[in-house]
Amino acid sequence: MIVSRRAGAAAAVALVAGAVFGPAAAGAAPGTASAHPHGHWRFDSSATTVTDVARVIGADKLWHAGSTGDGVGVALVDTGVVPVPGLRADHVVNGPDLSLDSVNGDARYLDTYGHGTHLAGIVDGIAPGAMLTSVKVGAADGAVDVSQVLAGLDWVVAHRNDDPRHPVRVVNLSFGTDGSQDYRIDPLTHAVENAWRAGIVVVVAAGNGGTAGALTDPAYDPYVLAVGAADTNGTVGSGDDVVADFSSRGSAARRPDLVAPGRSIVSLRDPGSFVDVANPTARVGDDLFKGSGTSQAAAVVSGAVALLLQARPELTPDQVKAALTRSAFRLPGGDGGQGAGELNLARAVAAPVAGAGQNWARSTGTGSIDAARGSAQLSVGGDVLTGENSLWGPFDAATWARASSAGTAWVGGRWMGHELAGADWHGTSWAGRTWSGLYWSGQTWSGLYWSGLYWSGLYWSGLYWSGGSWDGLYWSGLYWSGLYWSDQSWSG
Ligand SMILES: [Ca+2]
Repeated sequence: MIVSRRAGAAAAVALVAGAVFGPAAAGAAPGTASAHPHGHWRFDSSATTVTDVARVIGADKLWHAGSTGDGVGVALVDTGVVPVPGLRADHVVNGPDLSLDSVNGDARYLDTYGHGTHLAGIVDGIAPGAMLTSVKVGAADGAVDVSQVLAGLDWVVAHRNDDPRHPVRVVNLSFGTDGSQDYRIDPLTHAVENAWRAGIVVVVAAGNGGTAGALTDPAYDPYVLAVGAADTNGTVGSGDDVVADFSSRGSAARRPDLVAPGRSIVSLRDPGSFVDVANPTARVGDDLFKGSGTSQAAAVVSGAVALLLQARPELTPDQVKAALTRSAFRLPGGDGGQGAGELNLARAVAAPVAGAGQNWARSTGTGSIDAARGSAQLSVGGDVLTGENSLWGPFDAATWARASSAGTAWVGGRWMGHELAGADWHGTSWAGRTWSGLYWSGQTWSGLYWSGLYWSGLYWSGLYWSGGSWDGLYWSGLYWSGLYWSDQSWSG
C-alpha cells in the first residue's frame, strides 16, 4: 500500500509539466459532490475551473497579447506548497518555513494543510509565467500566530530582489484575524504597509464573514488591495455575477476594494493534507479539488496583478490598485460588498492611473500584537500564546516596528534576534535547513508546546477552515515521504 502510493507520487512528480486546468479537467468533475457533513470546506456541485476564471476576468486576452506574468515574482505567505501534478515545478521556490511544522524535517516547506497548494494552483493558472515564492507560516492544521505572519512579510520585503529575474512584486495574503485594532497602530497593518511602500502589491483576502462580516485584519488597512469573492453563477459572462454569500461586506468605513471569482474554484489537490482528508467529496478526479473563499478570490487577483505588471511594469502599487478598481465591472444589484466591482483585467490593462497616489495616515505599528490576534490565539493543552509575545519570545511592538520599517527585522537567518531560518540562498530554495535546534530545546515561551498537535488558533481567512481538531496520527509520515517531497523535487 505504502509502496504503491510512493511509486505513484514519484511518477507524478516526474510528469509535472504544464498546468492541467481547462475543459478536459473540468470534464472529470462528477458533478455529484454534496455538502460535506463537517462543512470545513465550502463547495457544491458547481465547479469553476481556473481556465473559466481566466475568461471571466479577461486574463485570456492578456495571454494572447503575450503576458503570462513572466518576470514577476509572487510571494505566497501561507501554509506552504507541495509539488503536485499540474504545478510547474520550475516556477516555485521555497522561502523559509516559519511554521510550527518546520521542526519536522519531513514536513518542512510542505503544505500539510492543503491551503497554500490550492492557491498556488490558482496563481499559476492565471499567471503561468510568474515565479512563486512560498513562505510557509501555517502548520498542518492551519495553525499560525500573527508573529509568524509578521516575520513572513518582513522576509518577503527583505528578499524581494534576491532573484533579479523575478523580483517579488506581489504578495498574496489569504490570512486575516478578527482583530479590530485601529490600523494606524496595528502591527499587522504596519507590516503590509511596509511591503506596499517597498513596491509590493499586497493582496489580502477580505474575509469570509458574509453580509455582516467586517474586513479582517489586515484587509482593513486602507492601502492594500482587499479582495472579496464573486459567485460567477456558473457562466463566463459577468452580468449574472453576484457577491458570494460568504464574502465579508465590510462596513461603510472600509469595503473590499473589488471582488473576483471565489466560489467552487477547481484547483490543485494536496493529497493527504488536512483539508483533503477532511473533505474527500471536494475532490475532482485524482489531482484537483474544489474550494471557496475570499482566499481563492485573492489568489485570482494576485495572478491578475502579475499579468498586469508584466504588461505595465512601471506601475506602482497605488497605480495597480487604481487600474484594477477603476476598470472593475460594476455588478448589478448594488451590493456594497463588491467595492468597485468585479475584476476585469482586459480593461485594467488600459486603465488610466493618473492621480492614483494614496495618502492615508500611515500605521505606526506600535500598538498591541495581542490585539492584532483578535480571538485567533494559538493554544495547546491550555497553554495560550497571548500578550505581547511572539512565538519566539517577548515582543516589543515599537522596537519591531522601527526595524520592520527600516528593513532590518531580518538579519541573515535571524528575525528580531531569533534564529528562524538558514541564511543561504541556493538558487531554487532558500535555506536548506531552518530552525536552530537550540530554539526548540524549550528555553523560550512555554517549552514543549509542540508535543501536542492540537491548535485552536485556526484563522486562515477561514471560517470554513475552522472547527476541526487534528489527529496527529494521520501525519505519521505515511503520506509525505521526504524522499519524494524534498527540495530536489522543486529544482526542475
Ligand atoms: Ca457569470
